[in-house]
Amino acid sequence: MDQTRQMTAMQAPHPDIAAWEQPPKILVVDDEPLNVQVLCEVLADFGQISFATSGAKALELAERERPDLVLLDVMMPEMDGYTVCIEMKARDRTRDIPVIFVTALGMDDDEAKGIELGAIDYITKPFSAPVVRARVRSQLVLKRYRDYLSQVAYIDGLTGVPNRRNFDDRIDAAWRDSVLRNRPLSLALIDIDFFKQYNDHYGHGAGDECLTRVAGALKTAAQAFSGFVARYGGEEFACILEGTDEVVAAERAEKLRAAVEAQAMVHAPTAGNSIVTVSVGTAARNPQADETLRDMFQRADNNLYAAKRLGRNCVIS
Ligand code: GH3
Ligand code: MG
Ligand code: MG
Ligand code: MG
Repeated sequence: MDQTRQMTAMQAPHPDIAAWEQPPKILVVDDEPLNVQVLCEVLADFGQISFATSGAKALELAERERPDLVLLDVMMPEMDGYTVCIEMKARDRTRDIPVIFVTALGMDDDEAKGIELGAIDYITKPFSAPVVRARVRSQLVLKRYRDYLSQVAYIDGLTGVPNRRNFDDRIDAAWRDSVLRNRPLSLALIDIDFFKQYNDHYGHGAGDECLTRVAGALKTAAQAFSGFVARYGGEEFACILEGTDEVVAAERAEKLRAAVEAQAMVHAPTAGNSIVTVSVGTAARNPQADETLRDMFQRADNNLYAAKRLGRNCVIS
């Protein structure tokens, strides 16, 4: 593994929580302040603990802080723990946060209901501190492994931007949403100019660093208009532009192109450009035509090739 890879690739989690660079975040929810206090004390050395004494506050904190684990009481006035769990599982931002119920409701039916609602564990009060600690520890380790695996599956290990699999999922969803709600959708395909020469001149390691910088510049520029940038292939990137028509897509693609040019990375002397640049082809979904996603893709690709033919470092829409 070269330097760049070491800098960006995520490390597999250490099985010992104490060795984690980022300590886990735990949210304790109970309407009884004494229970909150006891749980916070029992778990204090695991990481960063926050608490809520109502269901509404719990949901607010879960959304905002995205804890790694929620310990959730069931019997609470106004909103009970089951309802909090249902709400968490219904929202994108909190769906994947594991929940352990900690409750005085000890009947089998109560426990079955908790697990059916999506909780990963169920602890009855009065609880034993070592058992709570052991269960919490094992769930925190599992959560970190899940985070690691989804990072590995969906983020490009070299550049740190979303990978091809991630892109395919997103563009499929964006296409369906665009058709269903009759909203505009555009796509930009971006390819580094004369990249083979860059590699040949500076070596593959430097080429990797250059790719990473290009990815970073594209990602930062796309944030301004909520574009989704992914590494599509070797030195090729793609940007999904939801709610964006043909005209605006061309403007945004120009911003992406300019962002790479602004990095002013010196190119190989054998390359046709003195600095590293990209060519961009865009296409918008045409609601009048009976097109497929593949057709839109093909048009963007054709435009990318036209941009190459017309001298590179330009956008064709
Ligand atoms: P054009 O302007 O027409 O796009 O020319 P090009 O040289 O960029 O195009 P070509 O497709 O001939 O070469 C792409 C190069 O990208 C070849 C390949 O070695 C390089 N490449 C692809 N993936 C990686 C990577 O992960 N790291 C590095 N360093 N190079 C890569
Ligand atoms: Mg209670
Ligand atoms: Mg290229
Ligand atoms: Mg290419």
